[in-house]
Amino acid sequence: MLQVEGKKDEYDVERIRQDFPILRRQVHGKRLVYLDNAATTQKPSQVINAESGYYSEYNANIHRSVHELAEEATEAFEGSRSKVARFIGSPKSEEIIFTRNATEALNLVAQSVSRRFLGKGDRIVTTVMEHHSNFVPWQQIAKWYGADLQIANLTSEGLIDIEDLEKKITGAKIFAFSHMSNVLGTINDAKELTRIGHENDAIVVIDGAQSAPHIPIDVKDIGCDFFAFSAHKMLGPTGVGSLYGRKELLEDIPPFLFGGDMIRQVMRDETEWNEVPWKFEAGTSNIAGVIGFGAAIDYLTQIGMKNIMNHETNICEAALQQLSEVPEIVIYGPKTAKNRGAAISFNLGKIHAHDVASILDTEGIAIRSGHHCAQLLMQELGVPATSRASFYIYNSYDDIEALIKGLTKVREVLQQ
Ligand code: 7TS
Repeated sequence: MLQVEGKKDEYDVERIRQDFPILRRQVHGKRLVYLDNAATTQKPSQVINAESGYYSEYNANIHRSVHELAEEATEAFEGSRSKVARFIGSPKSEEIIFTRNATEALNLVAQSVSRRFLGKGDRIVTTVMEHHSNFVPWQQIAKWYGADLQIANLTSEGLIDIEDLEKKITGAKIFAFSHMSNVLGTINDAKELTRIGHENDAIVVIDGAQSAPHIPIDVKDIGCDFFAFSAHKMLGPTGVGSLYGRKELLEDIPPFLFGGDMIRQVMRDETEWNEVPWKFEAGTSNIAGVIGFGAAIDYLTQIGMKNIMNHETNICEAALQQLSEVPEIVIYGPKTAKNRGAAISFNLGKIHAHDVASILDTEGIAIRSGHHCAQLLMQELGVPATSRASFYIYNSYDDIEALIKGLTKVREVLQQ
């Protein structure tokens, strides 16, 4: 056990860092300061060992053979499903589908829900803050079905503008929105937005790729119909994502991919589908990845999501405060840690974001620069790109200090 849930003072970042082998390496001769967690997080030994343990000790395909290895693999794979369900507050593991990533989970919903419920002229509502994964699928679906795509605006704080949403959501069949922005860090009130969606009889789809790693999630309390997220942004392996769907809806919508494992019976003219959730898991899954995801969930649960949220709020508050003192900086999104997570986008005067990131890299500091797969939002902000520092469970106040020093160097090198 690392800490006890709810005891904020016991958060021991140095102890946590020891579990992450990569944090011991140097980059360009400097200590690695990893601040690109919104893109992907680092992995603790517990996750790396769980994944390699499957390959070295019980590698077999799942759901097929009766031999011992296959039974052990199936048990570990299905065990991860129960862990994920518990982690996001679903009492039924059948409500969890494993996908390749959040993107595939959102494409699954877009295609399967639309085939069942969407017709010409029907309305889909999404928002300006979406990652392309939760915008392009809906834009394309709208084109295929002749549907009416509406895009809700944001407030000056970077939250979904409820007044604008209320105007656009009337009669909508589907409402898809991001829980936490990967650019602004803002956290939308998912429960209230879901209520508004349901009041208008829309199916509510939440992109939780940025929220599930950072704040406690309870899909039953939120009340949403679908919730998508990725393992690799929460200490787990790449190539694994998850989709929560309400069981009745999962039973009602058609499968997304066809092939092995997702069928009950195949006849010449017809096929009967397997039960939920396997109906949506065609072909051999990323078994090692799913098992690694289970280990990541165990790790996060041991620390406690409330503790993680508190730690990140403290780090975010300190980072915002210190960043705001850097000359010529423009910080996007809320200027305090209220309603926001620790993904902080900024620009430094007229310096291009890629130059900021390149110079920070020479100091061993990893951030992301660019449009962050959110071009609608960049257009709204009126910039082609931002720099983004994003923090996670193993980041410390020393990392903030390194970032601030790095930005001073950026300004010196580019003589601003
Ligand atoms: N939704 C949001 C809000 C995201 O931030 C991302 C990835 C995705 C969906 C897609 O996740 P994937 O695992 O399917 O790729 N965001 C980022 C980012 O901000 N920088 O790199 C990836």
